[in-house]
Parts: sequence; C-alpha cells; structure tokens
Amino acid sequence: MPDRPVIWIPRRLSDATLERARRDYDVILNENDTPGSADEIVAMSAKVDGMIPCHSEHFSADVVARLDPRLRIVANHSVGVDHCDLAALRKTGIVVTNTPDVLSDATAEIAMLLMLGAARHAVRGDRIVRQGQWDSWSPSFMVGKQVTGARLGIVGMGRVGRAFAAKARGFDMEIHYHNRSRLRPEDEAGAVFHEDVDSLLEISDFLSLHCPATPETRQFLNADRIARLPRGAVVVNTARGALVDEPALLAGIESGHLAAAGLDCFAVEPGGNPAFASHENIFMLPHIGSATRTTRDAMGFRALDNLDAFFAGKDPHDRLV
Ligand code: 8YV
Repeated sequence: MPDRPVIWIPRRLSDATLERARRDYDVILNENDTPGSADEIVAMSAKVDGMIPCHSEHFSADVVARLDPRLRIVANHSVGVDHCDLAALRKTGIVVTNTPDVLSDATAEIAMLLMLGAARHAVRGDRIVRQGQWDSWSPSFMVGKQVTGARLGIVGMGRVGRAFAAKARGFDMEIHYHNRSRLRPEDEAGAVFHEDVDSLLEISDFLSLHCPATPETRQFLNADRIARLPRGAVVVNTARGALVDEPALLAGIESGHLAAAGLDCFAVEPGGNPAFASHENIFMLPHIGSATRTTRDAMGFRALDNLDAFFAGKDPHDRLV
C-alpha cells in the first residue's frame, strides 16, 4: 500500500470533508458532481486504493466482477447500501463500510416534516397563498388530520426509526413498531412491539417506513397492506422507494382510503413518480433526508474515519463486509 493512498470521490462532498480528505489522501474528485457510471467505477478501480461513493454509484454484481484488485475499500457516504451487491463484494475481499448514526436525526426531521406537512395540507396551503388564490375562509377550510396524540406505526426500529420515535414522543404520539426482533426495554422507551405486521398496520393512523431496502422488504407496502391501514391513514417514507408499491399507493390516495402521504424516496430517482404530481395530498421531497450541513460533514468524516482505520491496518468501525 502506498504511503499516501489514492482515493476517488465521485460526488461533491462537503467542503470540510474534501479539505480533510485532501490533507490525508491523494484525491481524485469528479468536479462535475455527476453519478459515477459503471464504466467509470471500473476504470477508477485501477487507479485508486479506496473510494467514497454515495448511493448514486451502483456496485452491481456485474460492476464488482470487473473491479481492479487495486481497489481495497469502498467507504460509502450513506447508511443505506442497497446500491452495493454486498455478496459479490464479499467474494472479492474488498472492504465495505457505511455511515450509520450520524444521519439519524436529520432523516427523522424530514420524516417529521413530511408527516406534519402531509397531515396539514402543506402543499395545497403553500400553493394557494403563493399563487394569490387565498380568497376565502370557512371553519371547514383545509381541515387536516391531527398528529398530536395519534397512533404512529414505525416499520423498522433501527437508528432512524428510534430517532423518529423520539421526536414523535414530543407530539405525544402513541408509538407502535414492527421490527425483526423486539428491542431492549430501554430502547423501546414505551413503544409497543407488534411481532405481526398486520396488527401494526391495523392501528396505525400514521405509518412511517424505516427499514433497509432488501429483497425481503421490496414492495413491502403493497395493496393488501395499504388496505389494512385504517381509513384516513397517512403514509411516510424516508427510507427507500423500493419499499413501496407506488401504483398501490396512488390507488390508496385516489380512493380516499389514504388521507395523505409524505415521500422523500421514490422507485425512480432522480425524478420521482409523475403520477403523484397532481395529488396535493402527496407531499414530496427529492431525497434530502440527510441533507443538512451538520450531517453532511458528519457523514463525510465518518467515511474518512473508516478509510483512516483501514489504511492504518485496523478494522473500520462501520465495516459491513
Ligand atoms: C443520502 C441516504 O441521500 O444514507 C443514505 O442511505 O439515502 C442519504 O443519506 C445519500 O446516500 C448521501 O450520500
């Protein structure tokens, strides 16, 4: 290994991250800030010892099979790693890390924003004021769904799910959750565990998704599960678009079974789902859950901490593979 390893940073990470990276590594930065294509990832693997990709760089089995053995570590700048074929990477011996913990609060903030905005007609309200269409008022004008005291169902009580639960407690929400396994009482903090997903769905006035996208969770929220939610429920997704059957969600909105949805993630990104656009009770954001200055710095530093440990011959803290 060279004294000063060479790393590739395909996207424009925070200034503080780039400054620290350049201090300690020879950095190749994609100044255009465009997603690294499969061919680019493969070509770069012969020139660098490590990479800091985002979720926009896809390490499919095909890409992994073409990687040059010079590449030793993929230090992801994300907690989600569904853009990486971990099984394929494991076979190559390339170390893979992610950035958990540091983005939980920022993502939980966006979940809170989506939940409140969806429940209280933020899109329509903003539009009518902005466009000068606010010309009347009545007691039945823009009546929404109250968040305070409502039942919140959380699917996936990992770091982000727990951060969201902590914020929701400030709204006196009754918190219920489904998880692969029950949490320790101190982590549960009074939340009610549902071993059975259906039993969680049936009581969720608000349902928020916080599980990783895996083959098992693909299209988790399908038509059958949407039908199990109480009429007038609100769905929030800050995890991954792959968790939701989007045509089924749209059908739920159009039939009125769902009162609203708040989405930061879509099956197709960037871009989103154009079929959602005419529904003002779908409050949408362009995958910005972790996009705060504080969190971007923390994510960059966490990825660099993992690289530093690896190149110092230690096991990186967030090693997945
Ligand atoms: C970012 C994310 O959008 O961490 C994740 O899994 O989806 C987000 O934090 C992105 O991956 C930043 O690189």
